[in-house]
Amino acid sequence: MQTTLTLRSVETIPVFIPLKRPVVSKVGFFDHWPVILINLYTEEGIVGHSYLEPYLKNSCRYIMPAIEDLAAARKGKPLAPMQDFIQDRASLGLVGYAGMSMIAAAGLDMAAWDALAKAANLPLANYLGGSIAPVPAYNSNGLWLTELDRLADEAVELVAEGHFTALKLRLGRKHAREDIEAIRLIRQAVGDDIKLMVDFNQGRTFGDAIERCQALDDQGVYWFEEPIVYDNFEGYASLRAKLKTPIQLGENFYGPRDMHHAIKAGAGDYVMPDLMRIGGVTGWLRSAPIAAAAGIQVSTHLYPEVSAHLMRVTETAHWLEWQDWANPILNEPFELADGQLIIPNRPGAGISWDANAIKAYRFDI
Ligand code: SMN
Ligand code: MG
Repeated sequence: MQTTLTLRSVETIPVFIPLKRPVVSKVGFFDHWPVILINLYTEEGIVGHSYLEPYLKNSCRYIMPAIEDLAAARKGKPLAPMQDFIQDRASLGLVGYAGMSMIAAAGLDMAAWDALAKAANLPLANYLGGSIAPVPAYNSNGLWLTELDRLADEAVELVAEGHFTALKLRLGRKHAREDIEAIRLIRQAVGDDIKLMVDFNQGRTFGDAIERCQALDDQGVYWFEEPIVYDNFEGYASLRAKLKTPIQLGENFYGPRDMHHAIKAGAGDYVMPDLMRIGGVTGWLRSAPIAAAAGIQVSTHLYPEVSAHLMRVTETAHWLEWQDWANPILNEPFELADGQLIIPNRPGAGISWDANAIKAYRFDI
């Protein structure tokens, strides 16, 4: 068993993957999804893998060099992500403590944890002191802000993709009656037992959010996600006080301190950190306990593979967001059973790249 790993170099590969169901949302329209693949090479021969999903194709032009600079500064040093994370953040902190600095540090962090778990010959969940078991998931692969008459068929397909018991839909159409109709059509198609998570993607102003959320408050949806701009924590707290439906936020928390501030402000009933913004595995390990100590349940955002491992060591683990967008570039995509994501019994996070898919989807930055 290899106990110390020394960083040799890092390679970043940008790919642009077609989406089966284009994203039509308040954060944008995407029919392809940019992904930065990260290979972290060590002197000992073990390679750590991770990927980032930076939404914007052009952002790869700024994020990739930042990852490479961070790695160059650590060349020849032992991998110690719990410490490296602090230094990486500090070294880019002068140009921003959040945003792209954090995304770069998070990408490197996830690759380092993957390498270390591989060196121990353990799945990441085991390496972190947990065990492997199926992780309850909801299907988030569709139900965008598309024509209402497509929703019923799509909801049926989405349930069937993994015998899911929960789906996410995006709301915030022009009129409240259209949002109510969307919920009705989906319920009629898949039945009342399927949980519906509702995401507004920060699409509403504060007053407008009160009106829309109150109009939907009796629809029995599972949560209202990001009705307003992500960092208006006081606004979230006052909105929450006016509603019965639980409020979900957190995909835009940059690091553990954002989690702390949001919870202190009483901003949400639930939180759902995103690995690229919360700070990779290290950021998650430092954030999830803040939520747990406050009695708040933690869901995931994107990155289902690494997130699944982390849910196994998260005290208040709630729902994993299932998105299959990275599947086309994975050698062995994770499987689903009974609405749960199965963590493969492979060392590390269990992800590696399909060389042919890289050839097909690689682009020049
Ligand atoms: C989301 C994710 C990725 C693209 C658009 C919207 C969304 C989610 O906020 O929670 O899945
Ligand atoms: Mg969301």
